[in-house]
Amino acid sequence: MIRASLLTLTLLASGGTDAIRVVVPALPPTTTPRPTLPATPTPATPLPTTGTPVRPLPAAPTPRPPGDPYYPQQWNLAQIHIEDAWAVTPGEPVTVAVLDTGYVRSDELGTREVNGYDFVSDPARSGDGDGRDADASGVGPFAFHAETVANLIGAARDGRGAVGVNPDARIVHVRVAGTDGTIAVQDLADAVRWAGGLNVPGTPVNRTPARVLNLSLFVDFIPLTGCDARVRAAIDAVTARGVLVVAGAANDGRDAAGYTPAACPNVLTVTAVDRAGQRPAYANWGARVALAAPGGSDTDPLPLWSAGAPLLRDGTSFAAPQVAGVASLMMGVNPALKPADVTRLLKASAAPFPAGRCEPASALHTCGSGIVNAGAALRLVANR
Ligand SMILES: [Ca+2]
Ligand SMILES: [Ca+2]
Repeated sequence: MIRASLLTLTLLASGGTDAIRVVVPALPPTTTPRPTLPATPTPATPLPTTGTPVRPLPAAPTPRPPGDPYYPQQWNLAQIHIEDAWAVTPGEPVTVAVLDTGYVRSDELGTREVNGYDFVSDPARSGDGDGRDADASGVGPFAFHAETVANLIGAARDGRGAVGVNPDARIVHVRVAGTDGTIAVQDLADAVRWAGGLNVPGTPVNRTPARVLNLSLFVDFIPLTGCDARVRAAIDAVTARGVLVVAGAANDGRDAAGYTPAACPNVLTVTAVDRAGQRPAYANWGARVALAAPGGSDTDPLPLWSAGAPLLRDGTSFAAPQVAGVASLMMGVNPALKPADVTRLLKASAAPFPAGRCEPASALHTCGSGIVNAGAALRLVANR
């Protein structure tokens, strides 16, 4: 069985340079905080002791917990205190781009899901007979990966299946992985720019630019010496537009400092902890890691949702999207938040590791500021 490993990225020779990008479509407004949040329901006026109320009582607030049948098994959502976040907002229509294996239609996402763009330039690995094109459909044995990530972020609260962190999220699938799971570095760099609303020559303008990018992937087959300059430039460019880049730390049990994009500045790098809040052996660690989120372990994997059915996997691929989902809720409540604000608030509100640190026996194998606490983060954003 394939571990829910991060995708690998093969450094391919790339002849192009991409220094000039001038067409910058507008992002949704980012300067005006939403003025008011739904008020906490006030206690109902005491009913008369006799007779019948003359009007219906207010509708109940968002059901807690949701009625989706898989929800009681989604222990990772309890671990990040998602119901406390949903008490602040039940969902936000914020766009999250999933740079991954591409679009696979999900009943949990419906019209909230966009088939974005296929950035896989190498026809030998694309599986669709050509290079880049406007159909981001996933092809091959790893195609479940993007769908699973997308469901984790945004599965509907609809009484069916599973629930995502932000059940109102909008997902844009940007295909960067070939059928073999590998990714060309220039494809990733261009995809980051496009997903964040920047122009990429030869590619149509992105009509659905994202506020959050989820990168459950990393660069492989190059020396693990740090952040690749091309990817770094793309990430810096979208960050300057207010787009938050969230990445998995990778699954090699090593220092994330050598990995792209985990080691890149302006990336919110997420590693995994198990149900007890401790680092599984696979999870990368170190100073580049900002936060931890539930990622499961080999013996106790995460309860995920794919192709209309439960899927059990572990990995930092599935830790990062939970943070991306929380970030999308935060940016929905306050669209003026900049990426650095979101990162700061997530770190400040993170829950301490139950054992004091994620690996009690090691002061070296650190996992960032703590375990993402969606409820505390949303309360900070909403000033509650
Ligand atoms: Ca193609
Ligand atoms: Ca559902």
